[in-house]
Amino acid sequence: SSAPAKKIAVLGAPIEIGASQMGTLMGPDALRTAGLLTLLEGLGFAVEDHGNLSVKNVPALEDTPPENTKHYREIQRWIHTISSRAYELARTGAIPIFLGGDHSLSMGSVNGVARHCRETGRELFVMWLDAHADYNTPATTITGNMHGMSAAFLCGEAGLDSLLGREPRAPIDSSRLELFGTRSIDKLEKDLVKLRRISVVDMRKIDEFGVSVLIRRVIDKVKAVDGVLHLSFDVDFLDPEVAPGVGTTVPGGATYREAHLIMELLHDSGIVHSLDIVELNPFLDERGRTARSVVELIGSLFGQQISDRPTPTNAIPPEH
Ligand code: HAR
Ligand code: MN
Ligand code: MN
Ligand code: MN
Repeated sequence: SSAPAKKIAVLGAPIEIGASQMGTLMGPDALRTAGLLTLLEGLGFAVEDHGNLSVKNVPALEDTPPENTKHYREIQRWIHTISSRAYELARTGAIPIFLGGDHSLSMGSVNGVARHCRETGRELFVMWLDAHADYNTPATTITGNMHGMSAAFLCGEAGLDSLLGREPRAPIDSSRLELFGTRSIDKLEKDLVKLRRISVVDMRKIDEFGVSVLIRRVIDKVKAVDGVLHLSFDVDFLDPEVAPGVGTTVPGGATYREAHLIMELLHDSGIVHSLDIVELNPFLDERGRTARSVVELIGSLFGQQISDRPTPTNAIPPEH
């Protein structure tokens, strides 16, 4: 068609203190090195790279940090900064892609996107592709690691109320959160997820019904109200055999093809308007293989088809 190229806005958020293992601060650059931007350009998008955020000059706020929240003060500086950038980027009409960084960054990215959706009157759904539920609060957490609290914060759970400073909070209804790929959840966290009746597609369901049926259910739910979907993609959703470069590997994750099929079906649906790629830890990766697999998956999310892939050099040439 002759429509102008759809815009993608990439923003790196090199935050690592929300996790227990350091190293995710290298995530945004590793994704660039693995060819993310050229891949998206090759798929016909107008890609703007906004570089990596820094909070070096962002002053600290002065409320009292809650208990059981490691590095609260510094994470707060990240989150309100990310939220306001996310809001601005979403307003330009581009598809924002946030490169992490640990999963605490989503408290900012999703809040900013949700602010924009609230203004446009379109319902925002959030799909949390993750081995973990990330539904802890300061009252339920065992570790105090804030990347384990992002989904709960986004649904408006209490305990982190001052995290955004003066940035407006735009909570999503817990019926709009879709946990997908879950296989590690703490006891109190599980109780809270149940109490809120949050939809959980755990790995057992994926084994039993297959990803295509389960993804279609999410897509139908979003389309039924003409909503939009934010995909929060935690790399530990993938099986550690496929993606060793994360700090919190959990066995029994999605296979290479399951993950691609999810991305392909989401692409075809047209409902994804924003994306986080989080928890990639290049320090723990093996020769860039996790970064490369993640970039391929993002290719499928933005329209790369199996039939577009280059012919492998070891292919047997067709006879003629
Ligand atoms: N549930 C555990 C905690 O709260 C582990 C959370 C780990 N989270 C991530 N991101 N790696 O999903 O500490
Ligand atoms: Mn939009
Ligand atoms: Mn996570
Ligand atoms: Mn995780």
